[in-house]
Amino acid sequence: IGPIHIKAKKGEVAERVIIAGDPARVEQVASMLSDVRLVNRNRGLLVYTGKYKDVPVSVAMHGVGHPSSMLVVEELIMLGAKIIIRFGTCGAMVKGLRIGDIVIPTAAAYHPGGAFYQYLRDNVCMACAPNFEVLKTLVEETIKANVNYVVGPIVSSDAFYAEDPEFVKRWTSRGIVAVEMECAGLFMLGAMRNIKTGALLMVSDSLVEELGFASAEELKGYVDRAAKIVLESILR
Ligand code: GMP
Repeated sequence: IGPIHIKAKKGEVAERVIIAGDPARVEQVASMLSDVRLVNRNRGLLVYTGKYKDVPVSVAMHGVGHPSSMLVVEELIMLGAKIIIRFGTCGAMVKGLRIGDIVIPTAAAYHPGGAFYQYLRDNVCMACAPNFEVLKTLVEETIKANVNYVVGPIVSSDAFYAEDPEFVKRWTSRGIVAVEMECAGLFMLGAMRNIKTGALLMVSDSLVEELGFASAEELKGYVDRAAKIVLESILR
């Protein structure tokens, strides 16, 4: 079966795709491309395709959580995506990170069940990790940009409002540096479908310090800076 939700045609999605959960961020990144056009708006799953430094790049919205983001990733792959980088946000779980700082995941833990059980069936835990070349490039470009950053394992949560102090205690005791809701599924599909994946996350809040929760509006300035890192990385 072809893509059911993203109604773009084959050829309208670039091999290089940046994905994000927030439509405002998708539009902001799309505005950094030349010759951009909207190739899907069905279900609000915005997909823009344009060029960055003359190379075709698409920017797509994946919504919140695994059921939405994994469906989008599957359909982007059906439409020809070969490298997908998530440009997201996360809650910091180590001290010393500020709003707009960067977390680059080396791996993503997840809560078994749900989408993971449906894909895996066996009673196993998948090794959910980004492609090493993509990871290395993201780290190198982040260092060049002179931004405060952390590289380490994160957890992809399925229940935003279940993240209580007990959740934080358990995951920090396992060495996890941040929480978000989509990377594990992206990394698993990358491995299963044989495409390259990676992620660069901006800190929007902290579960271990009082930073508040930055709105899309407050993140805007940081998005420009971080989007450049992601765009430079996806070209390499
Ligand atoms: O606000 C939820 C959305 O932002 C999801 O798409 C997450 O990937 C991301 N996010 C940013 N900060 C957090 C956080 O503290 N907890 C969770 N679960 N998701 C977060």
